[in-house]
Amino acid sequence: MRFRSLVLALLLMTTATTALAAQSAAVETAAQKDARMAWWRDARFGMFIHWGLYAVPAGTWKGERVEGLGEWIMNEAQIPRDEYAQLARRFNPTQFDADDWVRIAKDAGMKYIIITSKHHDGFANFDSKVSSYDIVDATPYHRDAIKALASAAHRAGLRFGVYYSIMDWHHPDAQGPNYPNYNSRTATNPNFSRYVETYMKPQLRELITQYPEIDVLWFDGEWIPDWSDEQGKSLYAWLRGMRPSLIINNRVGHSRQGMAGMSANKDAPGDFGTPEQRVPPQGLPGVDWETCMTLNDTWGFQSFDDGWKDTRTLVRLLVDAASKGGNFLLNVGPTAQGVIPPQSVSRLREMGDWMRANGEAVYGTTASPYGLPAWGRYTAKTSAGRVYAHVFDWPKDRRLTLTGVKAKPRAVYLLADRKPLVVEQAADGWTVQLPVVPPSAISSVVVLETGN
Ligand code: FHN
Repeated sequence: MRFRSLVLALLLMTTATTALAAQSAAVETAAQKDARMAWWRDARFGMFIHWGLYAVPAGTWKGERVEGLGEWIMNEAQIPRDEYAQLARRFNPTQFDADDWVRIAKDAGMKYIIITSKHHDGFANFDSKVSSYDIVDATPYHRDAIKALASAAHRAGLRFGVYYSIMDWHHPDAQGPNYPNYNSRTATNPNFSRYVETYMKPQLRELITQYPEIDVLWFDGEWIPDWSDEQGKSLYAWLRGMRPSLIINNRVGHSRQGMAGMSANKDAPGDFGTPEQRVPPQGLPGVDWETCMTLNDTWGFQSFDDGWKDTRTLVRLLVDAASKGGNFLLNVGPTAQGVIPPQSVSRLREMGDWMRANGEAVYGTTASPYGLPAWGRYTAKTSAGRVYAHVFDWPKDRRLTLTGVKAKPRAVYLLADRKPLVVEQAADGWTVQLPVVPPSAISSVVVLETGN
């Protein structure tokens, strides 16, 4: 009897504390939110990692190429649940080296890493007690990839987060029964709340409690008819109740407007918007947002996808996002052996070369105060009284018109050599006399000391 009342008291206490913490998280002041989001806003550039069983077939099923995204092969090839689950026996990433992945990200100039802990296919890259469909129990590898990467990231001073799909093509109480169209936009599951309460939330609690390094939760697969903004709000409060410092994307809710990435209604849950495969033309003024982008045309590894973007395009996309006040989350899709494709590594290394010389004009900056110039972009560091002009197209006549700049800058110089440049008043505004050769073929940064 005494033992039962003790357990009851403990249970009541934990729910009370979680509820209390949820309340306090919910009533966060603007200053508290700014403090919580500060590292994320300063970071500007992160690595997205899509990795899981889909890397085994790598886009080919029974000898046939399967069009579409690599990580969607279970749905695109209409693979029965149990047949797809057999892939776990062939998932043995012996070449997976967490420190190597972290080094590739850090050398690229990335400040945080977000990896898929569970994608739509339901397979978990971590040791889950509520499921045996995970990397420790179901594969010959038997080791926890999330644990390895979380500690490697923090050892290297990078922040860490996990992607988690609300949609689950494996679970019988979720979208498992939708076979062959797992991604049905109409089918609902009468037992979905059981999936949420006895599987999804316990897994999220495992992630939050087993991996203290997790700073970000990146939800996806929220478009299913069984999910709603209301459920998203309570999940958000529950998670922040467990870890108030967490940052959670807007896909915890249900009303994301597709690839544009923002939620339809203002009080939808989540801390930042998630435009996908695009940088919004005018950014998303007034909110935190992060563009996620593939390096080629797929998120999960696909052996034949060679649609690789070039480094210049990638750096300019990063600068474009920063110039509009947004982050850039660039994806890699490692192989089933645990290797990040060389085409990704070389582009990330080249981005790193540019970031080592110009990172000051990206990290900790805010959106352009002067709009979008034709020749490139602006980023600002108001606290330092500085604006950075990112010159994509070096003017043939070496005269750079500082579009939008009203007051004459106190000083102007190239970030590369900090040598003063001449600024003249011209009919079309303040004009900077540039040297013949641009310091970078990708984007050359001219610093404007605005002093305000
Ligand atoms: O369906 C997923 C897709 O596989 C990938 O994970 C992207 C990444 O943001 N999100 C979904 C499509 O919007």
